[in-house]
Amino acid sequence: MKGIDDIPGSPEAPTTSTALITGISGQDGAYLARFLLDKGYTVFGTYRRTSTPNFWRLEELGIRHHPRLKLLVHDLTDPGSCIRILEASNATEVYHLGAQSFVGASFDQPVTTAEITGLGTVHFLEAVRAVNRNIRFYQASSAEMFGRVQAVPQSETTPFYPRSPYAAAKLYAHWMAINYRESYDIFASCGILFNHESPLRGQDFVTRKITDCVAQIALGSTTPLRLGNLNAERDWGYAPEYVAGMWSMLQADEPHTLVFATNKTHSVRSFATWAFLLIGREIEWSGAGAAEVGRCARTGAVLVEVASDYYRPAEVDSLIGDPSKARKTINWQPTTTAQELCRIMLNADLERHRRAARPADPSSILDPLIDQISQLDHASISVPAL
Ligand code: NDP
Ligand code: GDR
Repeated sequence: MKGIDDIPGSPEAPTTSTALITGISGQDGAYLARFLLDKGYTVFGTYRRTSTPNFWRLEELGIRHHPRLKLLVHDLTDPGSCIRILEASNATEVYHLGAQSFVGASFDQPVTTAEITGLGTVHFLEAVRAVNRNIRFYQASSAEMFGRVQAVPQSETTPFYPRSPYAAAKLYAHWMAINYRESYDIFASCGILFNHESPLRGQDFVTRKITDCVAQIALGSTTPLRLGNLNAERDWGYAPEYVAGMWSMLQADEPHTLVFATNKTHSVRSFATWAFLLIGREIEWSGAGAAEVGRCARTGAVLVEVASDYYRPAEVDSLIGDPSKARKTINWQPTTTAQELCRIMLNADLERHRRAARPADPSSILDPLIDQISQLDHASISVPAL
């Protein structure tokens, strides 16, 4: 593990391209690092110093010790070191993914969120402007910027209406990237990405929270899944497909602003219903608002309850994106459905809990269940009317 002053002058294994990824310890950073390494890139990835390094995603992907992966300590709130990192890495592509990315937390930490998620982008744009204006820069913009939506579905021309400190910080960063594109001719591309999930998603986010809890219930836990707003609707895609689109944006002839989405939306209630169906538990919903519960149709046991502490001061009710410009411009198209995504994530969480519960026992009781889930035909899952 190296600090920024320890970077060798030239990469150990020279390839045609060198990329820098901020936020490499996050979901997208890890998948993008694997994608670029597979393409032969040398990848510099930044992570913030913590008492215990957080590299579990890089480890799960098997790239933690890849010879062309260089990990650098850097905090997004520290502007000067952006310049040193760019100079030392000699990167020609910068994927700026680092952020305080949890919307819920941004209400409690609005200033920190502004500094990391908003100003953090400007620190890097300034560094690009100072060090090498030919660097291609990817800005991780967000569908949250649409907030209280002004059109359905949302596209590149839909007006923004941010509903959280996170969304407001992202909107500032988004416009600053466009401003540097227009003012200094910097190749700054903005991907307005709708929610994308995976087994590497953080456990605070609702999809992973659901699949992790349902996997534990499959293993015998009797603790119900506690959720906030069950009616919220999101356009959920599969993260590895989205990071491939980030790379395509930086290979285009000119910088763009593009929406990445599936053009389908589903409620939190539906996602939870699918996850339980996958372990053979049909849910019957009753009650409304904070009094709503989801019971096992067979036993009557409460499997899901609403906890109003997960409600947000202002909610984004429904998002659905129109990715047609991304298809036309860079030939990007998602293929994984939300139901398939649910299966992939649940399968991974079952496997993790199986390993944790019985590390040395090859005859785990969950193996047949995992096999059964893997073989399920998702077209056959009937989604209850909402
Ligand atoms: P994650 O939350 O998984 O990753 C965020 C990364 O930023 C982590 O590596 C985190 O480090 C790092 N980070 C946070 N604060 C700092 C800091 N002060 N200094 C340096 N690094 C920091 O997010 P995703 O991978 O899901 O998302 C990637 C980007 O895309 C984010 O900018 C997010 O806002 C944006 N986005 C994500 C969408 C999604 O659905 N996933 C949709 C639209 C946009 P640590 O591991 O230490 O916490
Ligand atoms: P989001 O994702 O806020 O869309 O931001 P999240 O999964 O946190 O919430 C989605 C929706 O589910 C509702 N919800 C809950 N959310 C969480 N986290 N926990 C719960 O228990 C729960 N119950 C209901 C939320 O209220 C919300 O409506 C994600 C992040 O990755 C951002 O960084 C990114 O920019 C956007 O997606 C696009």
